Amino acid sequence: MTVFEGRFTDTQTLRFAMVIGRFNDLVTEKLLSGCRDCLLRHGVDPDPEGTQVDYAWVPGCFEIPLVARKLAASGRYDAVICLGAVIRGQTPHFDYVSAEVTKGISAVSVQTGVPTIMGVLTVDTMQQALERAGIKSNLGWSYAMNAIEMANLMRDMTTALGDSAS
Ligand code: INI
Repeated sequence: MTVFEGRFTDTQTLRFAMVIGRFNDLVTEKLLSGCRDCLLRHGVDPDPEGTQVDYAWVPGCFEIPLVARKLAASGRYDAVICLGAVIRGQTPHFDYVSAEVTKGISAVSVQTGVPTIMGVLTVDTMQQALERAGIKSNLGWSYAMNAIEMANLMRDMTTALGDSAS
């Protein structure tokens, strides 16, 4: 039997795309910084001038799936990392945006076969968002780890099972 498990090593040839929402950028900038720090410490060059990571900024979370899909479908990336923050307000807007972005990101992953990481915080308050974006821990770090793990897992599985399984 085979056990498939994504490695956190062998990152030098991996390529990532990130999609980042400008809405609540106080939070998303911090998630991005945690994400880049983790990639760097795992041997990925996060410099936008380099060859390993490309960045796309979008107005808000609602726009993330469309752009993530374009990046994933290009075939250039081993994983796409989506970063955003939806913070509950006094209107039902939160429910619409958070439902669409979560469903949309999941669809991108399944439809393209490219791991697409759901790095979108859905929280009640700015305080909760900041606690997850650096004040306590920085989930941007975990999203980068998830991307490395999934990128290597999918590479290994494609080698073992072929492309037709995607
Ligand atoms: N976009 C977010 O990323 N986070 C939010 O909390 C948010 N709220 O609450 O309104 C939000 N709205 C904007 C939305 O993502 C779109 O950019 C906008 O509706 C234009 O399509």
